[in-house]
Amino acid sequence: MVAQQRTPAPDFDAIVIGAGMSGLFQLHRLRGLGMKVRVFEAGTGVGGTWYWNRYPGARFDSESYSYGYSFSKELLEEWDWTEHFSPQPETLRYLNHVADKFDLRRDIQLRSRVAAAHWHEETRSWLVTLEDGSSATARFLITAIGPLSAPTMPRVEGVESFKGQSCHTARWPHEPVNFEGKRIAVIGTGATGVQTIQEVAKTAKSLTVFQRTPNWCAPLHNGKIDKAEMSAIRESYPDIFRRCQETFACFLHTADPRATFDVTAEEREAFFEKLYGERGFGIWVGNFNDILTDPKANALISDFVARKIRSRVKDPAVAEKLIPKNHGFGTRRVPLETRYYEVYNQPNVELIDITETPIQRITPTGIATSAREFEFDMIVYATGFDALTGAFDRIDFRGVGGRRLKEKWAEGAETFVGMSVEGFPNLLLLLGPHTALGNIPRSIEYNVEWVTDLLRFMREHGLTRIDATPEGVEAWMKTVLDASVGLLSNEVNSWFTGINTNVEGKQTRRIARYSGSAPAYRARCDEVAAANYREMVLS
Ligand code: NA7
Repeated sequence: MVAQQRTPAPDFDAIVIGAGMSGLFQLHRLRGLGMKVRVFEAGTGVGGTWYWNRYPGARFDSESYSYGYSFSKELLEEWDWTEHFSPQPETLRYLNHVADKFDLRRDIQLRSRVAAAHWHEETRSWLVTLEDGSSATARFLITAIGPLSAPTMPRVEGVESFKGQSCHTARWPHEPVNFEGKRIAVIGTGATGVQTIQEVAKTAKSLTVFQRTPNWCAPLHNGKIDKAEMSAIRESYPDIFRRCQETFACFLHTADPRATFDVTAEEREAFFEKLYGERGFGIWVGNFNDILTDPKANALISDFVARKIRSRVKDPAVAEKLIPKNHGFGTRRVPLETRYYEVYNQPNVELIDITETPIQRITPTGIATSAREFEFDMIVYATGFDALTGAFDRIDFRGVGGRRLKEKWAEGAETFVGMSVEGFPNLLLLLGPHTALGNIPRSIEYNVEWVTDLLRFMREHGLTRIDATPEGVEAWMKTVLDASVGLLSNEVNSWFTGINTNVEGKQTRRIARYSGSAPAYRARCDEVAAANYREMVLS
């Protein structure tokens, strides 16, 4: 008798890349399906964003109680947030608690950076290879690699030559860094730079901020949460999460039904003032409903915030440097701050506008601009990320016929509902390009549940291959494009428009993300699932 030839079963039902907020929850859900799963994580611990971004002052800009996982009542019952906007160490503790509580660690392999993932047609599986050369196979490959996880350094001469301490904020050392008595440079004034600067300024001997583009920042208004308040929050969790399901971007805040010119000038000023005095992103996403689309409306809120900056910064010349001139309020990510502008009133802090005096090189002892040579003990690079697609570009993904994902996406990512890529069967993306981002954990939970339902469906129907179709991708990309029509942010350079001056080929603006509403996104994805995924090919 001739033995029947069988293709070997893959090592795992699914491999998940990344043990951050998405990867942890995805692992938990796939375990629930009884799947054999392996998570590969590059770090020495779990937590993703909150593992890597240990820079001083790192914290949420979303209210803590709207940010945590909502899937487990028990977890909600037992976890106390101590601040309205949790600091990074607390969030990292939270995610470690989640890993322990759901016994996730036994399927997570740390210190394991994925270098390559190749699709194998015959076995309908992915071969995943780590940087150390070891490999494993799985039927399904799920990326949980984050939209803002590939840090980028300035392309400036001499970065390696600096003899003092230096690091990117997303690669902050695990040991405490003491700034006392030290001369510190911070390059970059995005959300991360702002958080870093206001913290470093407290103790550094001197702090020199190298700013290329000022951002419109608004007060965070953080505060402690005591036991009584936490009990009240716990009581209102159902309302909190219901609200996050209803709002445009899953935040507690959502646009006011009124337009800017529906009200009198006095009413407008009073509303802006109220928002400026309130916690969180309200002034950005809870403002009049036209500030991000009508240039005249945008000019008014920009003028309001500019007046605030002028009132908070003593030196008028410095204040002017801190007021953005090339984009309006809210057209880039609004950093939330705590006495950020007051930092520039301190005698130990200096602001260098590098559009006036560009950085020419990093020297062994500091930074040389066109005007001056500075000496520093430490240089902090708060220079951001190769957003949305950068983490994908850093892995050698190859789909059908050996096609490279990086090449396929060279002119911009193309996905079906942000979770599937044509020509890359059985690859599922969590928080991939073109998912609704907003308050990220809310989007993560939705993506994970959708992927889990899809894999359950596959198993129940004895199917082993998922393909996105060209028509499905085309239709979704049209939705993405349509959703962006009329947004003022389209006219501005930022990671929202796919710009990163430090990355080859990312100098041209594009519609890099889905900017429609989260409820509309979920409705679309629900529709796909409800129709038994007819818009995809399952076989
Ligand atoms: P961002 O928002 O991309 O900010 C990066 C900052 O670094 C920004 O001020 C950049 O100036 C500056 N930058 C970048 N490259 C250079 C060079 N080469 N020289 C000088 N300055 C430079 O990143 P963040 O980490 O702050 O925030 C990213 C997201 O993470 C944020 O939106 C949150 O949601 C979490 P530019 O504006 O490009 O002129």
